[in-house]
Amino acid sequence: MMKKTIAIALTCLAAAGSAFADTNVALNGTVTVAGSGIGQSPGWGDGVLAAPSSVTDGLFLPTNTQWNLGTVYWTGSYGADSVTIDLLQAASVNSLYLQADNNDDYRVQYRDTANVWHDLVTISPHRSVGMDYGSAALGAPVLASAFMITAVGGDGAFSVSEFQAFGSAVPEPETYAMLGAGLGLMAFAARRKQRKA
Ligand SMILES: [Ca+2]
Ligand SMILES: [Ca+2]
Repeated sequence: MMKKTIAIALTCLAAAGSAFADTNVALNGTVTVAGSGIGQSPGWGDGVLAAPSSVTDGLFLPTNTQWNLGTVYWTGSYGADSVTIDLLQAASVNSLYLQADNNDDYRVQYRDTANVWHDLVTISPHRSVGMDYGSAALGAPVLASAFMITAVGGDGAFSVSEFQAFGSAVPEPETYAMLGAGLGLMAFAARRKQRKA
């Protein structure tokens, strides 16, 4: 009886715990682009504009890929164009990862669960040439339902090929029920053990 109770309790806790593990919660998020500069790259010949969904497909381009080949790219003034990523489910996010054109600065904002936008960080993937990486560890996790990327520095020619946000989806009520059941059974088992001793 005792062993069985503990086994059930552990199963409940493991099921609840897996819902809290850090993953890329932006994966397959819905991507929307806005602004008249999207797909424009004057002076660079014809670019190859990627589908917005390529920003959350979990795939990176080879480092140093030319900024307007197979990316979501745009030209224009800072803040005029945007790439918005709606998460499939609200999530608590600890860190961000961005593959973008190397010589620019990208501001990332997040939308909270009350639909209010907040400034978060600026990521500058200044390492080499073409597409490169930048990341940001957040001081405190944010509860987000969406992210928005805009250019705030650089040469007027911008692009993004991958955005990832690491954290955990906000647990569904069933997860809390599972956690509660697991902890309750553990407490019950502990009390029984104490009484027997
Ligand atoms: Ca650039
Ligand atoms: Ca991608």
